[in-house]
Amino acid sequence: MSLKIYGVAASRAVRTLWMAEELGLTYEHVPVHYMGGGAKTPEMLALNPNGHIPVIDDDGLVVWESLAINLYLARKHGGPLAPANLAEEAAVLQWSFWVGNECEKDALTILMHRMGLPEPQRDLSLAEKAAQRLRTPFAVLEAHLAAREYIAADRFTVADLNCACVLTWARADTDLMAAHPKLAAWLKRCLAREGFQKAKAVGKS
Ligand SMILES: N[C@@H](CCC(=O)N[C@@H](CS)C(=O)NCC(=O)O)C(=O)O
Repeated sequence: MSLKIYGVAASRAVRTLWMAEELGLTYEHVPVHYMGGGAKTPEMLALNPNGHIPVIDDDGLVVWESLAINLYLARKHGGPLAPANLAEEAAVLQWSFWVGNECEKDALTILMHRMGLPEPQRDLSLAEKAAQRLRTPFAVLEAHLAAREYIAADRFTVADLNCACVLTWARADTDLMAAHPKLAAWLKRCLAREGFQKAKAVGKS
């Protein structure tokens, strides 16, 4: 099989799995875990020297960084998820970089300190400060979605997928989501897709 996806679905690898499912790709899933040094074995470091999942090996072409992998897969396979013209490509890149740079760190803090960490290790004040900071980029996406259903085009694209798979972490703050109803509705729409449901279930049966 030509495409191998490394990383358990309960990690950022779900982003890659979601993309592969949306594209209808045939792939081999290698369920490397992020805990216990799974991503830092010599074999994994040879693929991704950062010691992180996800990684793909696409017929010998190795790519890491979850959002970049998705952009690569969209470019390779085309179809409705991929940008159809230069303007859409600009939007896809813009919003993918935006979510990685402006939102991901704070969204992860919310997830970890509201539900991910064992209770004694959680610090709600960190989650609240992260949510406060996220209000600025969230207002930007809320305004962008005022008169449109999707981020980069009039259809679901890799821009929506990349943004949704990061912003899903912030759902752990219900006040933040309630304050951004357009964003919350868009996120719900994206996460309800069959591709995401299938991706979450990969490795579970
Ligand atoms: N920016 C990277 C982050 C990858 C990352 O941090 N992955 C985590 C799992 S979600 C990991 O592999 N952690 C293993 C470790 O730090 O040892 C991406 O988006 O792919």
